[in-house]
Amino acid sequence: MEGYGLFLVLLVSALLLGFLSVLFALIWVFHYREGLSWDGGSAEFNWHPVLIITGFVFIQGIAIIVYRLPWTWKCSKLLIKFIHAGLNTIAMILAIVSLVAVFDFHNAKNIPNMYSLHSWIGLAAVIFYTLQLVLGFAVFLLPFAPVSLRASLMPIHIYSGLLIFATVIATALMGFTEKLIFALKNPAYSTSPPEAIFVNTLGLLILIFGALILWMATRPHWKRPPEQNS
Ligand code: ASC
Repeated sequence: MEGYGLFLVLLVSALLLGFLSVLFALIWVFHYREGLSWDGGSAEFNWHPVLIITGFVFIQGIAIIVYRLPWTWKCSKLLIKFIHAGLNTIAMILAIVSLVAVFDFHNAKNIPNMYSLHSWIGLAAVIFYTLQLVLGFAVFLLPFAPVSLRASLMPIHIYSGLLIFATVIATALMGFTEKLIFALKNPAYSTSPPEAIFVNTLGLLILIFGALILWMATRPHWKRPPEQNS
């Protein structure tokens, strides 16, 4: 339980940043943009940032650190695995719906798909996230894989999970920049109107959220104690 107080401070900070990021996303689309609907217009596109920030950033971040919560150490490990897999499944569904919203909006408006770096890396992140989830389920949740296979795949599972999460944050930042350059014409992004400052701030919030999650997830002394594994 070394530095448990610091862990709690970081956890509460991350939760606040996560909730604030979702709130900022909602204020962005409702106050500065066209709101939310499913009509082939801009309000359909707006589901994309809202669902990505809620699912792919916030919920994925919490799913990553769920094993680190000290009050779960007395729960069965199987239960925590189900919570980890369940949160990641919710995040995957929200990410896929958010992609459908963008493709649907693009197709309705005859905007080309998959030409930007944001779209390449973002689609790769969703594909690898889905593979990671299916593989993790098959190896670590189902009772068939031998312990030797679990042990050899665990470092890869942890590394790819953290890499995908960091990639999602980077992709979100690219997406903010892209959207602000496209959407802010008069006044232009380059003149720093209030929406530009607001969304740049949202980018900072998400980056700090990601930094805290990665720190909490990579401190060896905050790991679930092995002797309490089920
Ligand atoms: C699991 C599990 C672990 C690891 C370990 C191999 O499925 O619960 O703690 O894999 O058995 O590293």
